[in-house]
Amino acid sequence: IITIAGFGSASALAAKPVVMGFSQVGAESEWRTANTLSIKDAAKKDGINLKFADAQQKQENQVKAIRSFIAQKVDVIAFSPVVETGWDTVLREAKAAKIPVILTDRAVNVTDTSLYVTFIGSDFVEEGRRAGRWLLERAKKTPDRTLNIVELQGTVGSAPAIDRKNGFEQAIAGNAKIKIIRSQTGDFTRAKGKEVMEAFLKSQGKNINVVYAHNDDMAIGAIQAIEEAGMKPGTDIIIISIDGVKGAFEAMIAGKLNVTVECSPLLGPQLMQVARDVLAGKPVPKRITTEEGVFPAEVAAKEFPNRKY
Ligand code: GZL
Repeated sequence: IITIAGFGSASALAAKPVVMGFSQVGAESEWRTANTLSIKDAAKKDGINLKFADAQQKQENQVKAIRSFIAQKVDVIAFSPVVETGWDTVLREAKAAKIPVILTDRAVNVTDTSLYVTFIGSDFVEEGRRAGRWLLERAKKTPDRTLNIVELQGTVGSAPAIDRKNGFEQAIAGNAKIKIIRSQTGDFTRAKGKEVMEAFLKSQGKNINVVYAHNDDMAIGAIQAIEEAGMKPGTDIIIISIDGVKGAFEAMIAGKLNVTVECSPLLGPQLMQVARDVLAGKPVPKRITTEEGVFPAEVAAKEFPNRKY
């Protein structure tokens, strides 16, 4: 009798696809949309079975999603933590279930760093420093002028908001003529950025020389508020922001935004590769930092065709 030798092993050979549970912050910005697309595309290309959950920027929804991934016994969990704190308990549950956790985009503040394998994302402090250094260079054109800055912070308690503020303040610390006169969160959204800028304009009006926005969406909201107040964004008020999304390049080409500091959302391919390495038992670095640049308005038109998000 000829046994169909190997039939069993054949199915065993067709290895079960890796199942990844991913908890995403939300859909609050152009950056986030591009980040989600990068992750979904990379999972599809890599043959990884992705279970994707959108938390609408609520930490409790991320905790619920991670618990559900644990219950489903996924092979690996990845997430972008909406805020830095409050993760120890659920990450201990993942560790107890022997499911590796990969951080992407934003960092967490945990006592035990063995609760995650690696963190893939930008250096937000350096992004803040780059924004501040650009302003210092720009200020050299008007050395005697005081530059009053209003700051639109990202989501309260999030790594990018905390770090971009720190980095920017580090960079401008030495210059007495450059100071932040108002700072408030716009939660990384256009709508909130516009609303907070309207309030700044009401209370500070012509006293505002610079807007420092922690992301392009809030900067675009502020630009709308400045125009509705009858002023020219980009000339009456200098606008500095971070992310480098297409909307920022369009605003720079229109002369309404002065510079955007790049923060790449295209983390998908790296995430899938690292997940495979982790599951294969290969050592991975604890921190993987994305390479990024700074794009002033002068280069926007030339650079725009090359932009991928
Ligand atoms: C940064 C990311 C931030 C972006 C915002 O890596 O976490 O969240 O700068 C997004 O646009 O909402």
